[in-house]
Amino acid sequence: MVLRSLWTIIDHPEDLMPLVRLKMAVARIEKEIPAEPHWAFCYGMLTKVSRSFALVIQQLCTELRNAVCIFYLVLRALDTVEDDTSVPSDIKVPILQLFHQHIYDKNWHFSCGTKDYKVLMDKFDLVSTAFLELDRSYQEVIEDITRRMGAGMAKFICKEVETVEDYDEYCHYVAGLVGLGLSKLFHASGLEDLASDSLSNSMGLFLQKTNIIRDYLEDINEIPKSRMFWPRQIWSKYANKLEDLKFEENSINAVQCLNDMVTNALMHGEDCLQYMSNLRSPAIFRFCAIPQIMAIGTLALCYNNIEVFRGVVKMRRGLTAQISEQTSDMPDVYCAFYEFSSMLKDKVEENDPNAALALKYVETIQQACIKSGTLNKRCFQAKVLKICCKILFSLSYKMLAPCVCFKAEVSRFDSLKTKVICTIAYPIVLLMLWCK
Ligand code: D61
Ligand code: MG
Repeated sequence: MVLRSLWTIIDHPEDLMPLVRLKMAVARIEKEIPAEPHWAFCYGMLTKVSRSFALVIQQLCTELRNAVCIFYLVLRALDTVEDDTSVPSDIKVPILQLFHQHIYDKNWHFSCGTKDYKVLMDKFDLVSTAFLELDRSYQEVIEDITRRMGAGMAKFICKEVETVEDYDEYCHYVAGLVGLGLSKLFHASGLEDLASDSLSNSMGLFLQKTNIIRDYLEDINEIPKSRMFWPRQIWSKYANKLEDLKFEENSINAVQCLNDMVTNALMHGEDCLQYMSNLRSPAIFRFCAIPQIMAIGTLALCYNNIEVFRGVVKMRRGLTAQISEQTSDMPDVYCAFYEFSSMLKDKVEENDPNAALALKYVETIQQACIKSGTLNKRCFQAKVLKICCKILFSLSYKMLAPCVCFKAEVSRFDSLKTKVICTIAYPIVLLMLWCK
């Protein structure tokens, strides 16, 4: 584990400082957890149950941060009920449908889920207590979205995701509605105009579809019952049963099916760019943009990648740390979307049944980035910095390696020039990375 992390750093030295700074930011934020016990519980829980959203939520301004934190925890609790495959459907359905009422009741609780999710469910009264302290305008949004999501989840408990239409409908309930709710919370805070439902929905669909694609193996291997979100209309073109895709003999079809799914998700990229370009508040912008960049990065990584059917495919932690500190305005987003869609484009093979459509969506995304007119300068700077960093680190390894390995080799090693360059360059690079 440690050795693997070390190897990753040697391979990607540009990850090092962002990782260190991210660790420091997390430590700083953890120190700022509020004193009252129910709020302390909520923020403590947030960091435990959400790897991807905790940090971005905590960077919002105080009032909005509290509302979004509770919005997250309420929906995460609802999702814990949905996801617990050991709760029978006849018990689960009414809980999902009435969840929006339970959040007003400090004495209500339903035990399910495991580990941290179980703690969230068992101490849900503390989430309710915090919810009841929110401004009424925030409470109304959270209640409305919880009601609609609960009803939608209940509908899909007894129904499979058959068509692409079902797939969009399911993703609307579990993630599109989060987008709608967030847009309403942003508006209620007075910091943003109200975004259209359609663009807000796309923000959620892009994230949820990416999750569903990436989590194929985890969901199919779920105990006691596997969970399937890939629509039959898509996978039936490539296999008789969805689980057949994980077997080695079906690799070619599996990858084609995966590419079909990624292509379907890419469709929402353009709307997401549009939504983000309408935002005004820098904190809200970062909150929205970081997860979207992670999503297109994950799609690029998953495309044409058989590993999705063998284990977990995730972006390097260092890369996510870099994204999280280098995303502050729309040019950063255009640059990242352009880069990741180029990476995906390079992986498209001519003979793939959906190659043309995938290229069409990539083109649409890239055109939107080019049209912004901000691409060249920012992207170029970032690339130069990365290349410089790589060269200088590799030079310094050349200098250090012989010293560590064989003393005798040091004399033979053409070291003077390298040593001089490294001694001067190393601190400069560190300084540049630190200040960036
Ligand atoms: C801007 C910024 C963040 C956004 C957004 C716009 C639009 C939508 C979303 C976030 C939601 C995206 C959800 C994607 C991840 N999917 C899940 O977590 C699945 O559960 C869905 C139901 C519960 C949703 C809870 C949620 C998630 C993110 C939020 C939020 C609420 C509130 C505020 C901010 C972000 C998935 O969970 C299992 C897993 O992936 O671990 C599932 O069960 O399918
Ligand atoms: Mg779920």
